[in-house]
Amino acid sequence: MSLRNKLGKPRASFSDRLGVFRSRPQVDQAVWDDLEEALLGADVGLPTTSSLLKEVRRQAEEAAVVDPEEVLNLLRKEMVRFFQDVDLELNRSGAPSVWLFVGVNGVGKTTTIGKLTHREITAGRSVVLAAGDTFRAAAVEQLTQWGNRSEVTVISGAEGADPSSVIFDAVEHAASRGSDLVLADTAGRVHTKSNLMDELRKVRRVAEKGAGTVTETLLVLDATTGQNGLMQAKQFTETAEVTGVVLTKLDGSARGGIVLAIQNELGIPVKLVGVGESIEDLIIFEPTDFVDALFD
Ligand SMILES: Nc1nc2c(ncn2[C@@H]2O[C@H](COP(=O)(O)OP(=O)(O)OP(=O)(O)O)[C@@H](O)[C@H]2O)c(=O)[nH]1
Ligand SMILES: [Mg+2]
Repeated sequence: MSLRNKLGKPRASFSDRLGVFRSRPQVDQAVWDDLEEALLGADVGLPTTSSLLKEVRRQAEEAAVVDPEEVLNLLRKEMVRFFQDVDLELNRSGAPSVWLFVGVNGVGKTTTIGKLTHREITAGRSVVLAAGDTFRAAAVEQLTQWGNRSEVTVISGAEGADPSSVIFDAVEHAASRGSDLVLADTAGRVHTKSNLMDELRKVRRVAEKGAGTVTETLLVLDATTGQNGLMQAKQFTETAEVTGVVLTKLDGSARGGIVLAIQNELGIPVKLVGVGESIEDLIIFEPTDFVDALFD
């Protein structure tokens, strides 16, 4: 499934905003203002919008471009170039690899793990789930249901148990069976509460005490929260060594441009994109597909 087919809303929104732009007879200030507005509307954010447009404008002037459509082509190329040197691969180098999922409440951590488990199992890899959200019994139940759908083992502890020990147990279980991957759920936490953020450090430390290696710490962000997501990301990166972002709910958002802002302002690649609530609705982020989806 391609992002293009799934990205109805953001696509419509960004191209809709380009409607006026496309009817401009020449490349003048109005064209640059239209573009800026369209990019900001797609949540690219001011710093990234400014630097993108500065470069595109330089190129347009150098080539004496007169057709607004040609300006779009330059912008498109510049956006793709933006991801050129970015490593988007999920790191599978551990034995087992442990991937931690972190983020604020309700962003889609547990659901993403469910979808990703399906993806990984389908690709022939073996997966163990760690129910590291020990805050609520319902959280364990939710993860267990996802686990059952892909027929993988879910390791859990008692309600209120130390999440580190649950994840440790899951890693031990995975190591003893030669599993490839441990996907570890964690409780949603407010990025401003320092005790909860400290807990993440401990989780990571303990997860590596045995045979496993934490090769990914994936910050899950809800695309519909827009620039607020960027704030969350800033604070999570200060505590946890975030290696990638999962951008969820892009199906219900006109704000796909946040991908560019996260990469540019925080240097963190978006590696996975959630585009719905069902098990198939997870896409590996792919730059050209993403840029095509924005422009088409
Ligand atoms: N439309 C849409 N909904 C999603 C997506 N990902 C998750 N959701 C929904 O978002 C809601 C919250 O998802 P969860 O996976 O429970 O979120 P969480 O981060 O684990 O939440 P807490 O454990 O409470 O912190 C659920 O209703 C999901 O179905 C997505 O990509 N698109
Ligand atoms: Mg959850």
